[in-house]
Amino acid sequence: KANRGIALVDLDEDGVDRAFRADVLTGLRQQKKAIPARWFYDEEGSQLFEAITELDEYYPTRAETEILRARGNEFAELIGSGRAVIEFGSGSSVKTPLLLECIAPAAYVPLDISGEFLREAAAGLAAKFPGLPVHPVEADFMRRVALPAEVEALPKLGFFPGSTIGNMVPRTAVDLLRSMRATLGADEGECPMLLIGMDLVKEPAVLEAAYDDAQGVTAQFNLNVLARINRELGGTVPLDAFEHVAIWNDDFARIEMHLRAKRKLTFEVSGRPFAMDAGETIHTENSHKFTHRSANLLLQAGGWTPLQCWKDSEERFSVVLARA
Ligand code: AVI
Repeated sequence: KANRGIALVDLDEDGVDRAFRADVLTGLRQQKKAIPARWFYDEEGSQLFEAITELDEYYPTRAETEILRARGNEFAELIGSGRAVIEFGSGSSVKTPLLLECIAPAAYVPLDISGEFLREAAAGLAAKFPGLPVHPVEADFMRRVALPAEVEALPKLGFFPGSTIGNMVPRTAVDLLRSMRATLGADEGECPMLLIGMDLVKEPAVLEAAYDDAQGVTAQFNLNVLARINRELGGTVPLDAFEHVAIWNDDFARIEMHLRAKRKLTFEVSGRPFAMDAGETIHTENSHKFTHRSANLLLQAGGWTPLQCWKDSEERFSVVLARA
């Protein structure tokens, strides 16, 4: 099963349809057209994201995995044993065993908006770690989540790998960090900790290649949102008239993905007409990159005190441990 990058909003199928339509219609009416990145992750998009994580150019997954494999002893020393590990947006939980193996947790709580991902993750983890209590919670982690009573009294460690925090603009990222603090009970009981993956600023050429690979998988991932509009919202978007663009925005320290109209065109979505000029773009994703200092600043703005930061051998990616 494919891993997802970012959680959907907390809605049933009809609600998802309505929210998707509302986001697309609002986004396309703006002077600078934009569609929120969370709509990438339907079945097709989730599989494409999984394929991206295996591309030569897409270093973040390999770099983060290297850190998680190499630093087990240090995690054990700083985090200690006996914590309940709460994973935010657990998806298929591929990186989780690397952490659980070294810190001897008392319980594991995967949080995800998709019940299907959760059941698979829980079953997989339970098989790998017999005796570890696993309590999946189906929820939108962007808001405060009530944790199962079984883990209430345990000290907590939040786990948020993948640099998904980078897909949020700073004000949303800060809101999320504060919600995590509340979910982990920062103002009650033992001080929670957070282990979070944050991708690093580097050569623009390396970043642009990671988001515009030679095989065109990322282009397909980006274009899939238009295909999804046609599939689910009765759209008539001419996919072949758009091209994938990934550019480094130095002022905001982020890679931006856009879909650029190759010619002047018109289309409909849910019966509403839209027009675009040649060269005009739809902004589909931000992937913010951090420096050691900007990562610390963001964590502090979100109510977390950074304790330790690890980088992979090529210093492309960081994993930060913080306490509330
Ligand atoms: C899920 N997220 C951290 C990915 C990223 O790197 O920003 C999503 C992605 N977009 C294009 N490639 C990967």
